[in-house]
This record gives sequence, structure tokens and C-alpha cells, in this order.
Amino acid sequence: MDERKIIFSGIQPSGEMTIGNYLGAMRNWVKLQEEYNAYYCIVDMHAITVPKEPAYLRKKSIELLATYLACGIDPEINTLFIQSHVSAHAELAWVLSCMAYMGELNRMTQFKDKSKKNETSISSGLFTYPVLMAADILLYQTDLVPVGDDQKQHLELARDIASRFNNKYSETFKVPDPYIPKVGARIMSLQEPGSKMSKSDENENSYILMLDKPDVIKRKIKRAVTDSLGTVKYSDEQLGIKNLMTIYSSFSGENIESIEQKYEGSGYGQFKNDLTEVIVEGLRPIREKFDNLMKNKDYLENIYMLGANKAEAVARKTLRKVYKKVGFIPRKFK
Ligand code: ATP
Ligand code: LTN
Repeated sequence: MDERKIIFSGIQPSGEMTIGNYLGAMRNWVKLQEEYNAYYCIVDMHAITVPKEPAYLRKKSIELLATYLACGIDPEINTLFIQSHVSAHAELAWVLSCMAYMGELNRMTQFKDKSKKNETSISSGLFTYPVLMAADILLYQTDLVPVGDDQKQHLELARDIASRFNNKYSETFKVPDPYIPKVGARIMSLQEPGSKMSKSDENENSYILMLDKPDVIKRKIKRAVTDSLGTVKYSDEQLGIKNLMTIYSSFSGENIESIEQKYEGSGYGQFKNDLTEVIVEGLRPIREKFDNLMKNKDYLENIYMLGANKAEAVARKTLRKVYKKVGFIPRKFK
């Protein structure tokens, strides 16, 4: 019997991965994989809450799997799979949607933000999306969910739904805890450091992609907003430089005080040059591995096939329990 605690996390194959996704989520998955029994999912069903071209979605889903692997997530010790391959996610989401309240979903800030961007055609899937996320997590009796700071509210909802179900029908789900990193949980936009770096931002200078080439990274860092103070100091008075220092610290492992000391008396120019170097070197091995993996589609296919089989067995077990508890007659097989 596997005694390790369980981790579940997912990323939407909705675009190119930013260093926000890497530092806030993926990188921590790698750190946690030795100690936990982890399920890392490509949440393609979440990605269609906002319209997607089918060919684009397919491409991004495979690329995301290759990115997980390129970051160092080991398919031998983790379960890597594609959400739509395990139908229990959709099935549990339905049951849970009958237990989540409209008022709760109405409070979700991500829904408010995303629906503001596109006011005419907001899908009901975008509204109920946190319920599907709760189903993802609860199916695996998850102990810990490593995510960036922006997902805290969704996780709270998953916890509330789990407790509500347990109270009503008796103990069924483990109530999961969030795992939010101390540094890097919220990497901010390079252009508007008051808001989060997001892969769906229209301004490509606002983010750095994990697969950006060195000259592109250099240009984006050069254009990143700073302030008139001119000093490399970590303070809320200069959010731009604060964010850049966080990125520096996350990639280099150096703490903030030592970065401040290092650049005392020098302006932003030197700091930005060094920062570019730190990011380029941090991402280089990932880019190289990614390029190799994308040449080997059979290998990738085999990983998501095995992953779905493993995930399916665990998810079915929970779903069977849930169906029984809510009063569905168990299916008979001939
Ligand atoms: P979109 O911009 O399209 O909303 P996203 O990048 O915010 O996408 P996901 O791809 O679903 O959303 O995020 C995957 C993971 O990356 C989540 O755990 C999320 O918390 C984390 N994450 C996303 N953006 C950041 C960021 N700027 N800083 C830290 N973590 C982030
Ligand atoms: N909602 C998350 C992606 C996501 C997720 C999950 C994260 C879907 N299901 C389960 C952790 C656990 C996002 O948009 N970042």
C-alpha cells in the first residue's frame, strides 16, 4: 500500500506557459514529487470554458505534457494525464454542481475578471468552472494542491463543497489543503505590475514565456517598467522593481537582502542585464528538453495513456462511492 500523501494539480492548455506558471506552480511540483503521490493533470476541459480552436487545443495539450516533463516531472513516479480521458471528472462535477450555491460561484473573482474581458458571450462553463476544479481534486482524495496565489479562492470552494458533502452524506472526501509557495506565488505583469502576469494578456511585453528565446527575454526585460527612484530596493513603492527582484530571487535562489546588497549604488541597467542572464540560464535546460521531447510523439502518447489508466482506477472508486451515497441505483453488469 502506498502510504504517501496525495497531491493533485492542473494547468490549462490554453496558451504558452509563462514564467508565472513555472514559478508559481510547475517548479514546486518537481520539488514535491519525491515525497508525495502526485497526479498532474492537463485540464483540457477547463480550457474550453473560453472558445478554443480544436487544432490549437490539441497542440497545446501535447506541448503542456512535454513542458511538464521538460521541467523535471518524472512520469515514472507521478501520474500525468489528460482530464478529458477520465470521464469521472465530468460526472463528479455534475453531482457537485448540485451542491454548490449560485451565491458562492458569483463571488469568484476569476470569473468576474474573465467575464469582464468578453461580456457578450460568456459560457455557463466559465461560471461553473470552479465546480469542475473541485471534482478534479476531490476524486483523488487529495491532501495537498500546489497552485499559485490566484487559485486560493477556488480551493476554498473545493474545501467547502467537500465538507458539505461529508456532512450531508457521511465522510466521503478528504478536505484538501492549498500549497502556495512563499516566493513566486504571484508573479506580476512586466507592464502593469499591479496585476498578475497572465498568458492571455494581449500585450506580449507583459509576460515572459518559458520557451521565449534569449533575445526576446532580453528585450522584454529591457522594456519592463521600473520607477523613478533608480534603486534596486524591494518595496511597495516600486512594484515593477519588486516584481523583477522576486523573479531574480526565484530563478537564482538568492534571497532578496543579498540582491539588494549586490546592487546597492548601481542603477537598473546592470540589474536588468544580470536578471536577463539568470532567466535565460534558468530556462535553457527546459527549452532544450522540450525541443527533444516534441520530436518523440510516441513517447508522449505512451505517458498519457498509462497516466489515464492509473487515474481512472482511482477516480472511479471515489465516483462509485459518491453515486451510491446520493442514492443512484448501482449499475448491474451481465
Ligand atoms: P490565464 O492567464 O489564461 O488565466 P493562467 O496562466 O492564469 O491562465 P493557468 O494556466 O490555469 O492560468 O495556471 C496554472 C497555474 O499557474 C496555477 O496554479 C496558477 O495559480 C499558476 N499561475 C498562473 N499565473 C501565475 C502568476 N502570475 N504567478 C504565479 N503563479 C501563477
Ligand atoms: N483552475 C486552475 C487550473 C486547475 C487546477 C485544477 C489547479 C483546474 N483544475 C485542480 C489545481 C487543481 C487554473 O486556472 N489555474
